[in-house]
Amino acid sequence: MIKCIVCDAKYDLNDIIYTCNNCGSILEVLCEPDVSRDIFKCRKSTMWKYKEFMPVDPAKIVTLEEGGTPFCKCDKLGEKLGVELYVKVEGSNPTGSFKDRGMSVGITKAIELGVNTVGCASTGNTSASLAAYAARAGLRCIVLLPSGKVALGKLAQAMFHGAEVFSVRGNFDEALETITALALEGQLYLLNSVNPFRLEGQKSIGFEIVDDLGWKSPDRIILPVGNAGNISAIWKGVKEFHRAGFIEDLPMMTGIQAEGAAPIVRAIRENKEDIIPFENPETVATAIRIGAPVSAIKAIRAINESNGFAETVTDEEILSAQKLLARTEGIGVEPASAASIAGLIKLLENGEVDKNEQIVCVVTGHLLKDPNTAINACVEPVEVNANIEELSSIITRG
Ligand code: AN7
Repeated sequence: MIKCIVCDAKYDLNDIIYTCNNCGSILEVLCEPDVSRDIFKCRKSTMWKYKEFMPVDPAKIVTLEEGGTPFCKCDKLGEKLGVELYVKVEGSNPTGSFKDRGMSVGITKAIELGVNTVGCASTGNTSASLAAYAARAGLRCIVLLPSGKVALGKLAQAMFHGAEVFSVRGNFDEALETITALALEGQLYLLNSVNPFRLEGQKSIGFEIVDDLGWKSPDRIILPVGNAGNISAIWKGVKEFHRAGFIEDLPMMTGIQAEGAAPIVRAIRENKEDIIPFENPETVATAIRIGAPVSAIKAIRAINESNGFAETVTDEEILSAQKLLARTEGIGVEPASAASIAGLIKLLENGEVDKNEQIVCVVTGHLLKDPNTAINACVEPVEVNANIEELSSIITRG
């Protein structure tokens, strides 16, 4: 069943619907299987390990074996910051971001519904993922991207997997409005995270974190927030495992936004239940350059219900955290993902996060997604002759 999160109106799982016909709010899929956690034993480590919690026919899934991503204990960085730190590395998914979890379920649903065209607006990763999964399923794929503001790797992926890519004169929020209108006319099946099936896949990040910790919740999960689907999805996931009796406690959900695109942080600070959009969102972390997040209400509820927090970080803080993670732990992430680490550093500094907490930072996309930003943060290689004496004298100089 699909349910409105505000007025509780109910819809069939096979209705093609993105917002409530009754009140216009966003929807969620209800999924409460009566199973024991023993069934997960000995299963392959992909998100489909938890297939009973996925609202699609497990016999017909479209998958690239997404999920089962590394859960790295980061002792060096943790010691530096004074906390017990784990990093969930979502860049290890098939197309290099967490979006693959959502697309596996979303495209499986598209096939169940019998649609032949799918589409999305995207700051980059959603389009890269959708293009790949649509290719795998043999569906036509239409993608709207904000002109000039999509990192190179993501653009390459969307085009290379065969999506029909349009560069929109405008920002992500305007592109999303446009593609949503097309979807409502019935021209395509929309696979942005307003589609509640997307979040069903992404909730598996929450499943894996508590499974990785030996069926225990961490004290806190910190992640970047853009369109606000992922924080809502992870919260839904851990709540479902809590309700099923698999874990005793729940984590404090902590969302980090870029200072120039922070409507959720503003709403939390002002104790509001919904956001006022940022008209001209701006940040180096183009993935989260979003002013009017569609899942804002869900995200604000997740933060409040979990006794969590929301904080902003500057572009400088993001880029310095990106480098710190890469150089102390060997984990390369794109700028948006580093917002979680930058956020942790800031919250420790201002005392919002306690030093004795067990923390999980979700890093959402791979370093290579945005090669330009990475290269710009480094000095150029030293050009040398293929000559051992020359090289040796440079190296010994340090
Ligand atoms: C690396 O691809 O919105 O809060 O269109 O690519 O669930 O939106 C990407 C979002 C964090 C924010 N980290 O997640 C898109 C898009 C990375 C991202 C987010 C995105 P949400």
